[in-house]
Amino acid sequence: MRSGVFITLEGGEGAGKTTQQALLAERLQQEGYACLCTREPGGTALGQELRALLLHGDPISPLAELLLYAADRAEHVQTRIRPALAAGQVVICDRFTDSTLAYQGYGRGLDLDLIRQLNQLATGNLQPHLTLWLDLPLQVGLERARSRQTAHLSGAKKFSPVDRMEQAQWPFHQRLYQGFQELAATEPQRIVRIDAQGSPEEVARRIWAVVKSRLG
Ligand code: T5A
Repeated sequence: MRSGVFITLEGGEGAGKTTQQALLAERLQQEGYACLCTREPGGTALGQELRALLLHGDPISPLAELLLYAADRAEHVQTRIRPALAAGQVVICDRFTDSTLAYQGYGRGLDLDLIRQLNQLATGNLQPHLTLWLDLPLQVGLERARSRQTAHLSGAKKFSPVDRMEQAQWPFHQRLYQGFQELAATEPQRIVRIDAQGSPEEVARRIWAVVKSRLG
């Protein structure tokens, strides 16, 4: 049996992670790989409840927010990600530990070392083999996320209303963008920057070139 491969997708709001997750899974399946597509927060039943609290509930203090993301992750890694990897699947996760560093660390200003420790605790030291950072200019990503909200309000088939993070102010998004830049510079082997501009198919081709070279 092939050993499992753990790929995460990261980036700011509306960067195209969900779209690219589906396209990557489709491509991998064509190549004969079994895939699990999942996400954080919300990859488990408990996670769904935490997601509602985190993104659409009443305001939460930054430390409580951090701990809820950690709880979501602990459950997710234990009950879904590790079993899929053990079964030899390619796990493609929409956001993981780097989002916590970017949003709660760079964005909210919580201590990065504390977040790293908590990430280790929640994951039992599980690290992605490959992280694809979808790099899109902030304004473009936020406009995409907002147009998705407009589609929701006008009754189009998909997508949720604007969430707590999308409502955050511009400097918050600038800080977390800087966070992703710094994280990618710190771990260039694991975190690969993908230019997320252009059509979904163009971005998918860039992603496939990287994934193929790693799987090969
Ligand atoms: N969070 C999460 C934390 O604060 N800490 C953490 O530890 C974790 C794990 C998750 C929120 O939680 C926060 C970060 C987030 O704010 P979410 O709803 O999952 O909430 O939010 P996002 O991950 O940001 O998901 P989005 O749906 O907003 O963005 P995606 O998935 O990056 O983008 P996608 O694919 O949905 O595309 C957005 C829109 O753009 C279009 C799509 O059709 C869609 O309408 N689109 C394109 N349009 C033009 N060209 C392309 N190439 C396009 N690709 C997609």
